[in-house]
Amino acid sequence: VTTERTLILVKPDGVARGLAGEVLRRIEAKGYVLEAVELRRAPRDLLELHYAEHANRPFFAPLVDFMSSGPVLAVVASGERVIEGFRSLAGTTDPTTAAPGTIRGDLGRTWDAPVQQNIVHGSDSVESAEREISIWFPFLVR
Ligand code: YYY
Ligand code: MG
Repeated sequence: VTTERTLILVKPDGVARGLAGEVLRRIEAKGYVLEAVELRRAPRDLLELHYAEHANRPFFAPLVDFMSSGPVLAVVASGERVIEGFRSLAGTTDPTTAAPGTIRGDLGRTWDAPVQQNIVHGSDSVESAEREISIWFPFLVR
């Protein structure tokens, strides 16, 4: 059994809509373990590092603007295959087509907000998870 860690964010839209608890509930209900949880407003330089892989994409600046527009709930969760497991709980990027039963599919919408407002972020690989954990929770680096 390989226990992994992943970095999850409840984005500003999710926090503003009162969905932080619902996301934590789904993480815990699945059986993952909360290792760190912090509500914070992220500075732009941190968000630019977090989304560095998208630095050259046209949606990068609006994404960083949005992510710095209000508090986010930053979470480290652990468990067997938690990285792909949380991506599965989150659903695909576009909430309109994300499967029912997923966080984005059940709770997300695109008629009154752009796709960047899709409630949650989850790391997509072991490498990105450890990189993102080091950005948000430096004291958890091992
Ligand atoms: O991992 P995931 O969040 O599902 O999507 P990414 O492709 O990593 O993009 C990060 C973030 O950027 C996404 O959650 C919404 C936003 N975004 C966007 O605003 N427009 C796009 N065409 C693609 C992504
Ligand atoms: Mg991604």
